Amino acid sequence: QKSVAAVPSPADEGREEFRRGSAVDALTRAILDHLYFTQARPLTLATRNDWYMALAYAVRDRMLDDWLKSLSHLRNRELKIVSYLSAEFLMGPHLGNNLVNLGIMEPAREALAALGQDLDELLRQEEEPGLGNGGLGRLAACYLDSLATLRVPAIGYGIRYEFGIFDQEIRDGWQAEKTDKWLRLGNPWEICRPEITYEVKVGGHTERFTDEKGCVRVRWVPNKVVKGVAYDTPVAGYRSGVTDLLRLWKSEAVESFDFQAFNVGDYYRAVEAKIFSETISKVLYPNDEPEIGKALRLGQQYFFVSCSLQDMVRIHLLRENSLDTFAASFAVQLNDTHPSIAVAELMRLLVDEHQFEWDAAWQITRATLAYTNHTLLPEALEKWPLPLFASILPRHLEIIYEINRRFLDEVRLVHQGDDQLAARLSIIDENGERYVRMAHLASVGSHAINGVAALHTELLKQTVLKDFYEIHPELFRNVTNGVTPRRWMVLSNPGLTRLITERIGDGWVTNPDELRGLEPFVADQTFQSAWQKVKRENKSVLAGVIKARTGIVVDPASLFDVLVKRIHEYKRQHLKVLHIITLYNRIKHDPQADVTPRTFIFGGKAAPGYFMAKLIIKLVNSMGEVVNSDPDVADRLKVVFFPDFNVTNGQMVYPAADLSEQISTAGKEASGTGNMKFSLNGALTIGTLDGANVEIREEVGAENFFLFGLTAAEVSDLKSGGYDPRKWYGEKTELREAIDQIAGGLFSHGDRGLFQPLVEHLLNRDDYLLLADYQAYIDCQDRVSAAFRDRKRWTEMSILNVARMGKFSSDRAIREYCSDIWQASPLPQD
Ligand code: 7GP
Repeated sequence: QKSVAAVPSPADEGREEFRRGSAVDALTRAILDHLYFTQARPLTLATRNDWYMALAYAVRDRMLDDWLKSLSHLRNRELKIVSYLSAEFLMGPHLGNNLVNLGIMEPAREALAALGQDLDELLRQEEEPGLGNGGLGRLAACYLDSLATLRVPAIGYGIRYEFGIFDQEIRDGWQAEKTDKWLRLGNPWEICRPEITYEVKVGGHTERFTDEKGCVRVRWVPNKVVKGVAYDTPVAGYRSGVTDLLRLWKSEAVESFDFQAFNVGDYYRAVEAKIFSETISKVLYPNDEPEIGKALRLGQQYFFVSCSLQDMVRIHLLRENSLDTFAASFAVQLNDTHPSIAVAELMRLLVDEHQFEWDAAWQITRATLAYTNHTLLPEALEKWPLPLFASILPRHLEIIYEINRRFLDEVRLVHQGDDQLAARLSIIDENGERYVRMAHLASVGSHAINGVAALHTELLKQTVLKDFYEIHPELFRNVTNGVTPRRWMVLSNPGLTRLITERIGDGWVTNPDELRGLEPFVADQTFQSAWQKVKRENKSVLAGVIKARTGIVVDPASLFDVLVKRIHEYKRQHLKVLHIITLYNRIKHDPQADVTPRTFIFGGKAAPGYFMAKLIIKLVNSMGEVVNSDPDVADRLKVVFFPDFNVTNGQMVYPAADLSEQISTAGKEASGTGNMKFSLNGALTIGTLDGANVEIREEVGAENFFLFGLTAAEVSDLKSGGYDPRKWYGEKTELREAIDQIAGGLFSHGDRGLFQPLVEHLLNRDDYLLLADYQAYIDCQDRVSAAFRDRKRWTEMSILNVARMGKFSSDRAIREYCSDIWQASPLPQD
């Protein structure tokens, strides 16, 4: 006892200040301390990474009090914990965001300056954790920021991929993928919890046995067992005093298991088992390649879901002594179908491991789980071939059969004689080769199902989940996506943040409806020029980066016309290409043509196995080469493919855009969230009535939005009437010329074969109706060009866009999830 008292307590004064304080000298001391004691570097030898690490640790220390407090709240049985299950969390770089949310950006800058270091350089040193593909993963990250900011106890559960989304390089105009070794220089933000581990079974078979009470039960005898280890990353709210938790699972070998094999002399089998175990969390898979056959991917999904649910069960049992009240402890959100095996796994845990009766277990499962759908594209709906599923998850398949049997019995009872309905609703697809339909599993096992924008939710009800909607309309809701203004404004656009805050105070950061307060200034001369100046500076910065990365010189005075997102045919990057070629031809036909100077900026990754998407990247680059080097163009048009679009690069791109391209075929983009980031940073949108574009336009006003193209209803009418793209090709001269040039080799040094697959697809199928929307798009772009020349009017529209974006804060979205789906509430202020 005595010796304990003699140990200096962490509350010891000087230490307290330097461990936790946010004053400049406290930060300075903390950074030096970590440089020496954590990085083990003398000042003279410290590399940039050492400085970055030292700073990161100093910042992390400042999150610990709130974090430990939040962890202790997990034990408070009064509070419901939101558990966000997602195969992807695209967090982006942590350092800048944490500095913003903790409110210590400026003191940190000063502290480093005193040490001869430049904060911006250290911010650039961080390698972002690219643990997601695009929208879905980034949404999960925005939601964690909002949960912590709104003081809602939450855990984001996912996978700690050793290799995240590949790094993209452009070689000879083609995408080349490079392994993302983000952990190479260490990760100061995570804390490994070697004591929080769970075993996850895989494969094998099941056995029936009679327990001591005489009940028949099932035992799963796996042929492999894998261990999941928790890695925790703190997620600080914006000056909220709450830090939530991102808990990612890394797979490892279970020692006992390989020793067993070793003892019987099967050394290589033991090593193989170890390799398999470590492979599970090795790499992130692309989201837009067909899944079929990827056993490892199903293994990943089950792995993280099982670890997460076992973790929740453990936490719940720290609060209560029975699992009866599990649904009061946790609201579990399934981020698309990737975690939907949770339905069967929670049933298995309750029935097999905790001896629940089926009905009681089912009630708990449905009360706990809710499902968000993020796509209507049929090819992206997950389904697993039955034999594959059975070989990995034999027990879960039995459970799914039982869930399905009971569910279909209910359906048949209410809709007697409608066998078609039962077949359509079935979790098992029996048309030909048999599959487990994961969206059906998620829907049957959830108490709420939501889409991510109003239009998307309507289409969900009319198409993909029509039958579910008809039998259970009360399960459906809409929660339109949102993005966090902290990362996507305060951090990435400090110039605009300052300007806005000077006028209306900083309340908008957590209450963005206050941005409406900008409306009285729309016509104010001084405000307008300050606004223009900020945009111009952001454009200059981006121009510098473009020059450094691509060698292309662009003019910050030109209209920055930006299309950044994953490359996909439905997103229609190639429609943008047709527009650029059209403008190019106008100049070629009349070199004096009055064309508004534009810089076209493309960015985005293509799934490595998606041939057409990669060909589109090649087309952008090849077409760009021709346009950029043509003396007739005289620099009026510049085409840039910005390589390796990711969160870090997005933070530079969105604030520098004048025009946001949201040109998907109506009905295909579930929501979009890039559209929100652009608008929030003062870009005007050209877009179709798709996803959240519809609501953005409603909010900012039709007169401040460039709308074009077919509606979702018109798209489906056109398609059902037998769409013939050749008709449009025949009628539109400019369109025909552009397509003929691509086919004729103008952009491929005479090679007519290179882009043939693209051209052929456009002329013969054109699934995404580029040809039908072409003319409307070109005409609308002509209106954009004219509008940009009226600087005053353009600036007004830009200000109004920002002023009216409040709805698209992820805080609003999270409040809706809390009240309509989770029944979760914030921690009381302490
Ligand atoms: C995306 C949707 O394509 C996008 O429209 C939406 O804004 C975003 O989710 C967030 O809701 N979907 C994905 O990123 C994805 O991987 C496959 O979908 C399930």
